[in-house]
Amino acid sequence: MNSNNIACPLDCFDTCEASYNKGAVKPSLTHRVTNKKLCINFAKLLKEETFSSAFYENKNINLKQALEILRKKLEETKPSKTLYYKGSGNIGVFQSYPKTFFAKYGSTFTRGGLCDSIGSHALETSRGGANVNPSLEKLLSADVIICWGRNFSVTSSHMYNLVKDKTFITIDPISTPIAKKSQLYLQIKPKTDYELALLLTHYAKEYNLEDEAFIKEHKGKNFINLAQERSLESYEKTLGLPLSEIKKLMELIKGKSVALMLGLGAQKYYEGSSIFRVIDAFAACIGLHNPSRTAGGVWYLSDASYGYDKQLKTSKKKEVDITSVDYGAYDLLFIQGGDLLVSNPNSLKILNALKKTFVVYFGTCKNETSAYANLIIPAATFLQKKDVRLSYGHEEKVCSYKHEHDEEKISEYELSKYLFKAFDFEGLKDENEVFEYYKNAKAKAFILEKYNFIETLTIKNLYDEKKENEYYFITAKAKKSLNSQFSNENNVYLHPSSSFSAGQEVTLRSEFGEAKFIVCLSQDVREDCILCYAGNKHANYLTPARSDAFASSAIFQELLVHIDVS
Ligand SMILES: Nc1nc2c(c(=O)[nH]1)N[C@H]1C(S)=C(S)[C@@H](COP(=O)(O)OP(=O)(O)OC[C@H]3O[C@@H](n4cnc5c(=O)[nH]c(N)nc54)[C@H](O)[C@@H]3O)O[C@H]1N2
Ligand SMILES: Nc1nc2c(c(=O)[nH]1)N[C@H]1C(S)=C(S)[C@@H](COP(=O)(O)OP(=O)(O)OC[C@H]3O[C@@H](n4cnc5c(=O)[nH]c(N)nc54)[C@H](O)[C@@H]3O)O[C@H]1N2
Ligand SMILES: [Mo]
Repeated sequence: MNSNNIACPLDCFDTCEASYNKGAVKPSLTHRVTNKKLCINFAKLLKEETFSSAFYENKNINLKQALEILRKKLEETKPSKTLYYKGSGNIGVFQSYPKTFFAKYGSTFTRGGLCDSIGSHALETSRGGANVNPSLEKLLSADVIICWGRNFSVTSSHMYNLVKDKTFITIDPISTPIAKKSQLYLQIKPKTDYELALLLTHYAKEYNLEDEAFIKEHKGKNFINLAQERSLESYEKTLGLPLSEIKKLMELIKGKSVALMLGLGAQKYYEGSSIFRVIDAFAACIGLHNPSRTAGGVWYLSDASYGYDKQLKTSKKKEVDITSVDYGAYDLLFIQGGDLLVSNPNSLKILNALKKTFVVYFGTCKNETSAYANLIIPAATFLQKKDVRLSYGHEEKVCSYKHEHDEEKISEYELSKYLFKAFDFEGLKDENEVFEYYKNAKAKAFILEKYNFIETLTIKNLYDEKKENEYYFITAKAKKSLNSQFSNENNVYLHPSSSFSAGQEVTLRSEFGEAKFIVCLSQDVREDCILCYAGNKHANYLTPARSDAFASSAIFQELLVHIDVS
């Protein structure tokens, strides 16, 4: 890796590499996944308007004054009455530096997540503690790729590009671009994925797909019994998918090496962890976890730091669930790289809470949340600081060097250094040392020892509760935005058979809140679903401030929605 290198900081599977030369940024010619191309979101990031200065009560101040205000405020406030919040606007390793300060200082932290945590919890539970992807090589040598609740060609366009000529199968309520390119597309009813996975398990023996040795070694018989307890017809009835389609899937994967690409889709529910464990157990039954495989396997959002010795360790004192925390109950809220008013569930409640507390926003650019900040500390952009990007999509890391400098912006490391000094704390790890560690270290490989098949299930079906005039709520990523970044959406997507017309303003209402949206009609959406993209300003007015069953994490789709004419 040379010192012209830049890593894309955006929260995405691909973790691309670019090079910097006298102000010009070009895609890497050697990084395998980047493959000489950068995406539209990276281009937008390069052109983004960042904070012009620090701000205090909406007035320009200089960085030195801003840091002084932060120091004073932290001195005056009881540490446990401060909340440290880290979003995922940049997911470089060095973003965790401020965590090391706030943990020592004694702030309260958030527990759980908005993203992959429910699925990760599931995979860790089933696989003996770790959620790690197979090597990229095994994806490249697979014959068939199943995209299960993953918008593969949109949310990891570079990884997709490496395998785009393979046979695809897609399982998704929305007809995504990859669904349209697939040999087989199952437009599944939301939250019925565990039933589909059980049905596929039911068929595995008949198609000679069972990995009998693996099932025997890891005691999978009870899981298979669970799948066989129900009749084929009862699955067909609740899933609403013809058995002929299921048989077609089995035919397509029979005798082939299969890569199962799991995304967030099937896990955004209260019992999302159990749903995911059932899908993963089906994969186990057909041998996708067998360590002797040379091609295929199961991919998800892998634990990117697995196999490294964690350099920026913290010991947090107090944690509260990210889904239901009452931000207004804290005297100071420090937000780093997150747009809570757009990205977090039940966001109207958060808006009211932000008005009650002293909000510090530490980020690169304005967003909905920074508008409520009392103090804005402008973060150095990814070109203005050193960092290392590990990837949750594949095993290739990228080092990022500092290329530009702005006196009035500060990196996560420099801010932490300032605060460690101001509070006389010891133990801040040197930036170059951490950088060199990650640059040179090779991650230890994960070897599956014990697979724990899920054996019992209690799942409340949304279809048992749904009334005729209600819709399933789907919220997923858009091509031209990165979560809240670069997004300016206020649309709701409905099937053209609905009684609403394009451009019409409607009010969507759930048990948790309501907001107005503009109707867009799309054939890609199931008739019983509505879709709002991530980054939609008000989508999260509708979502629950509740955690899932195991991972203290957001359940963005555990709701049903009414549509009212505004
Ligand atoms: N362009 C772009 N790329 C991104 C991002 C972005 O915002 N924009 N965000 C990045 C981030 S932070 C993440 S976490 C990843 C996420 O990457 P993905 O997992 O691909 O993301 P999602 O779009 O949340 O969900 C995937 C799919 O699940 C489907 N789905 C919804 N409900 C269900 C269900 O009940 N069952 C099934 N089977 N499918 C369902 C949705 O229709 C959607 O197509 O993408 C990353 N990449
Ligand atoms: N309705 C709905 N809600 C969702 C989702 C969904 O699909 N639907 N997806 C969820 C998922 S998977 C995720 S990951 C979250 C993501 O949601 P967030 O954590 O809010 O992340 P972003 O929207 O990517 O970025 C937020 C901010 O990060 C700041 N930022 C960018 N770079 C830097 C930097 O280098 N340093 C600092 N300090 N700040 C920086 C920018 O100011 C930007 O406005 O949203 C979740 N919320
Ligand atoms: Mo995410």
